[in-house]
Amino acid sequence: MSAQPVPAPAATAAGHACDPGARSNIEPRLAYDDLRQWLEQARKLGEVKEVSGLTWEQDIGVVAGLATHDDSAPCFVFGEVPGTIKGSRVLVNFFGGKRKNMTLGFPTELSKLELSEGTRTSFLGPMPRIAPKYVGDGPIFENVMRGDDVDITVFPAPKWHSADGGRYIGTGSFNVTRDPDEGWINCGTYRVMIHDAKTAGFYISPGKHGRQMRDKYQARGAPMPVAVVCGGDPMTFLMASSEVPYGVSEYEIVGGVRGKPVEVIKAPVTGLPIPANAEIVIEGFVEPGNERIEGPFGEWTGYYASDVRPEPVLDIKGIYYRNNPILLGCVPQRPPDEICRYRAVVRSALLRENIEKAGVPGVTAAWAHEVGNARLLLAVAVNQRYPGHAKQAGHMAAMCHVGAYCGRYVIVVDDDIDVSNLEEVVWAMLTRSDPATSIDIIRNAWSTPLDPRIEPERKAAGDYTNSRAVIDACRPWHWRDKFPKVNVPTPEERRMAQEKFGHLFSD
Ligand SMILES: Cc1cc2nc3c(=O)[nH]c(=O)nc-3n(C[C@H](O)[C@H](O)[C@H](O)COP(=O)(O)O)c2cc1C
Ligand SMILES: [Mn+2]
Repeated sequence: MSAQPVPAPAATAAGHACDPGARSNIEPRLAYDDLRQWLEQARKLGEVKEVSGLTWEQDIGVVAGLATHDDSAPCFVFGEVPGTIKGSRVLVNFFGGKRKNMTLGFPTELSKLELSEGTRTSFLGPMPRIAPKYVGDGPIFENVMRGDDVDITVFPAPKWHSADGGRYIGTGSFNVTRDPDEGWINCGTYRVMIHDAKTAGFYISPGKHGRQMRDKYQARGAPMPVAVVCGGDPMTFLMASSEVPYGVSEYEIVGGVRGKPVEVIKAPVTGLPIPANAEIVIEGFVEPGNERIEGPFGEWTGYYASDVRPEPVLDIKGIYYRNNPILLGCVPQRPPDEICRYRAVVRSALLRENIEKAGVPGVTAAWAHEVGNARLLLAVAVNQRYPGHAKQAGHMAAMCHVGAYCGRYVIVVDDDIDVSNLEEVVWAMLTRSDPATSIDIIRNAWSTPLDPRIEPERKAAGDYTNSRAVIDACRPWHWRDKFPKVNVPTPEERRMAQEKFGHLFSD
């Protein structure tokens, strides 16, 4: 797979264009195939802390809550969790520090914008695909629970927030399902709560690929086979929690990133493909109509917005795990948190790509802001070329695959603005938009029960739609040449100042 060259954006009337392309034009190399190899790489960076004896009832959730809000906090591995299988561990805060770039296969010195741009030009844009390869055996079968032996409660699944309705074994996980009509395999990350030794519940918002599949099984009254992978490698987890196009298996994208197929094994009961080197896999069936109360769970918006509701029950028929299994935990907190860090990098790349693929020219950058968990606030920069261009980019951002679900505000700016810098974006909005004329409202858009701003009455009636504001914060096209000049130095002036006076700012 070769990286695509990134064209340098043109200089603008404002003086400079933000160019995330220059250093991101690098082919990524993943230094790991599974979670253990990833952990070794993170250890080499000196960013792993091992802690023993914390409880799953309270301690792990509390420490995870502190760690995930801090980009410089280490990756924690919690071992010897009382009451759990000997040797089992929980790993949290994988996406922080220098290990962020390592996880995506890039040099550690790239900025978040460069990292995002690197993922876009190398794999999230071209989406090279390599089909997974079936192998005969793998470490996932080092330990097997079947029939009466099945007990999901022995793993160190924490109660992550104090008001959660149970222990969530699935956060840094993904569900593998097969479309009953079309046959393709989807991998999607959805929260998974332990009900008891042999059952679990999972929640999927309407419209997600996994939910569309689930709805199809339910409509025909057929059981849905499911395999839940807890502790896959971080790249597969990232693709399973991202907007990979409908009909494309996330396994194929990971194969494309690696330049070699993901090795999978047929799960013994359901026959679904599971990674041969995963840490823990749970498989079973969802029988139509079999539902149980799931939740509440503290979600990515920072709220318990969806309360509790009957959700499908997974009857667990088999559990497989490696010796000393590692549970990957990715617990949502009030944004910005760890989830926002990786979602911003991945979703911003997909956002720019989605808008461009819809035929909008001149998009120079896009950023799905951390404070809105890379969903509620999107910023897009355009090099305006014709009347209505900025509006077109904004509406596309609001409604494309990656932007449509539970969005809220889209801000379109000129390309002299660094879209990843919240203050610059807001400054542009405050100075270049006019509330009476620059804001479009879109109604009845795709949202979710997790949206905290849907009225209880509408939620109760199953209406999970919301509205969007698309804010055109570009210099108005028809008088852009008369728009007041900005007072920032040109790149040339900045370079000269740095050369002459940079020493004043060093130790
Ligand atoms: C840590 C984490 C937890 C998530 N939990 C859920 C969830 O419980 N339900 C859900 O619908 N989406 C959840 N998501 C978002 C989905 O994984 C995401 O929308 C993904 O693109 C869905 O894939 P699909 O369209 O292939 O089903 C979660 C994402 C992350 C990063
Ligand atoms: Mn999918």
